[in-house]
Amino acid sequence: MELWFTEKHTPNTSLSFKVKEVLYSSHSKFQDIKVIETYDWGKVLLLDGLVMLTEKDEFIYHEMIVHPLLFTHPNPSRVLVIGGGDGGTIREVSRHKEVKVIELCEIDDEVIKVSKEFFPQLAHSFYDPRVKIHIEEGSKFLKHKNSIYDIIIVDSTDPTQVCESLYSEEFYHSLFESIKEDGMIVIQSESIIITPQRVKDIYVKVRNIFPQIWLYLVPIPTYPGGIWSFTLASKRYSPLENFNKKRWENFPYSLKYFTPEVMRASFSLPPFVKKIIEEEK
Ligand code: AG3
Repeated sequence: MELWFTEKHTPNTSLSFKVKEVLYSSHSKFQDIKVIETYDWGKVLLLDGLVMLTEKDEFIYHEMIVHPLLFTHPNPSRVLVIGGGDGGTIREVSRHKEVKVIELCEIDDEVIKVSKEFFPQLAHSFYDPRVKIHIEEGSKFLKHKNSIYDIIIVDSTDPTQVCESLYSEEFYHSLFESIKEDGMIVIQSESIIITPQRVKDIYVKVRNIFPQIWLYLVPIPTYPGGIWSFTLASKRYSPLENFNKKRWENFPYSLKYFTPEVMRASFSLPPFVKKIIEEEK
């Protein structure tokens, strides 16, 4: 008998993987967690039935959520990741030797445990001595933090129950308060094809708070609509003007997706996207 996993993107559209084996399935305090082995995409991590990552395309997401910021900030010494319990984001952050402290605030320690067991190529950075883990709800954790971080990366899941608070104006205010006067943030900001209104809501809320903002787009074949958005906001530096070329040239790792040229291209928005984010309501 064939077993298939399906993520419904809309009531009428879905993406399915034929399942070789269900490797893990449990209910944590917060959500349903599954790891499946597929034929074409390697292992896949599912939270509440949503694809968080596949082994085959996770590099695109993780390189692109991290490196535009990390190569722009001149001194990214203290970095906070909110969510990201699979470890993929901190893996990319840890490649920057300028970073002295990496904090990860994840609500569900079960996700970290599962990733350590099934995705060691993502989770190895949990053993980096610079990494400190906080098991806490992100918006609570950020309350009363003042000018502490150089960079904050929000690597959350969709705005469902578990992390709805990470999409509120109040939360974006605390991001602003928690970074230093030249700090930067990036937020994974959903599908420009399937949920354009979500993209716009995030963009508009963040734009009202931060002096500078950019939306950029990245292809993620296994996420709804295949084109994913990130919202980058900054108090001072611009990824297009302050990209640190020297650090890039001396970077000792070979990346699979990110280059400065690819980054620039991803910041160049097609007309339909400009229309979505610029149109009044
Ligand atoms: N975080 C964003 C996942 C959103 C995917 N949404 C969906 N499949 N409906 C990914 C976490 C990777 N570190």
